[in-house]
Amino acid sequence: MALLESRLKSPDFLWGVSSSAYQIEGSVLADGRGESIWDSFCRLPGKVKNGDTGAYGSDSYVRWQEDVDMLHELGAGAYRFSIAWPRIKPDGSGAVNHRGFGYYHRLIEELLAKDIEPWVALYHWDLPQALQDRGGWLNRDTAFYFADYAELCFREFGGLVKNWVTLNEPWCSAFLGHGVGVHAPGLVDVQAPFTAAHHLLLAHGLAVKECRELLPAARIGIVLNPWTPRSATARDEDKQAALLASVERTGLWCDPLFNGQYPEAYCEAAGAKLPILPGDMALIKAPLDFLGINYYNEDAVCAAPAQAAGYKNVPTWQKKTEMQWDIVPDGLVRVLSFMSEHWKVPEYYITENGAAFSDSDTDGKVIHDNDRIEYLQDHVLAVQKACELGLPVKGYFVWTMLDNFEWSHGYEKRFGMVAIKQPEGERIRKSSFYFYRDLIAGY
Ligand code: GCO
Repeated sequence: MALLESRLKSPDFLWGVSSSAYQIEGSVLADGRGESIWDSFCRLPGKVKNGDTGAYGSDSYVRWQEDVDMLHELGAGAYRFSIAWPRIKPDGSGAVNHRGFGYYHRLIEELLAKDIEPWVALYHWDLPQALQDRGGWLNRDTAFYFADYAELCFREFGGLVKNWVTLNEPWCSAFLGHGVGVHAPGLVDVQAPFTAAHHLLLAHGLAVKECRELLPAARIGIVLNPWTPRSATARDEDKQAALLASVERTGLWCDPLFNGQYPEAYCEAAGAKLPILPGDMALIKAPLDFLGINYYNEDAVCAAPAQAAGYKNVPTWQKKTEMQWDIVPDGLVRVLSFMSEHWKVPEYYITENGAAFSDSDTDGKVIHDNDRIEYLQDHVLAVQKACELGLPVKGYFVWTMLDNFEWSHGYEKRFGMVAIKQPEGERIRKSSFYFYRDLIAGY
């Protein structure tokens, strides 16, 4: 993509790929792994499309060598993956399962051997079920069990891993998992998302403290999925509505993380009771090295006084992905500008950006996913635009390399640059794989 300017071509701009344990590993019974809340959630009738589960994922627990070879073929500078807590501590808080470290050692050491930086997320939604049985994120103890688990990982892998992520998209865990119930543990409640949100942020703060003490040279951050819808019109009331709509996915997290306090007006309006104890907010506000931003799409909202929330989505003209998400590359520039206008973010990495498409155009050998290529191309240009505006974006990770388990959508929604041909599990590269390889190479 000759349009890329020097700053994205510079050797210190990081090109990567992201994934998560429950979505790609499979082998959910191997080597002493304990059950996670997603294993049990998948068994609930109607919760996951076609009754799919992560028992197979992308079979990466078995085929990790092939996957690292493909990352090397891409020329990726980094690979962001998550460690499954239930592999390391099967019941979340008790005995360590040392066999659970093996896969991650093999993966990390092979990545390093191929000059690919491992970026390790400690939590990507797969809470040990045994902790859920004791209240999960509604129980403050879980934050401390998370810190113990994080300490274990820092001690085990700290000599090899320099970049750590505490939590991936805590908003999904809190609101999709405890508010509307479409994610594990499947709770439907008004107050629970706020209790979970505080304990997730406390867990984050405790893990950052452990990291600073054990790995002073490492870098640590958190990955958020901000939603900053644009105003449907230039009218002030719609602009206000867009600001109001943004808080749940930005201020509710960034105010504590960067300012050590929750957004008062929003919490009051939501009737949120946050179980804050003395010292919590100082822990949560621990300085970060970077903020990971997962960006997929942008919506538009207008003022809607009759609605409880005070705003509503409006119809839009943009082309949509298989997830019915609007394709709005400039939305990526807007969300980064919004974040930097409101909080002192040291550095950004776009830790997820990608799209699900039907991937039906194939000649039997290669899948011609031109719509995904166009999506990626346009969003990389948006990253370039953000850099030109002086926003400190230091890297871009595609979501994702392998088609995998897309949570409540099961395997039906495919985000990968590589398809998996069943039943043998053969990896079939799509055109976007070759596009991203060329992009990283600087063409
Ligand atoms: C997320 C998660 C990923 C999803 C991806 C596509 O951002 O929701 O981190 O696990 O699979 O975003 O929805």
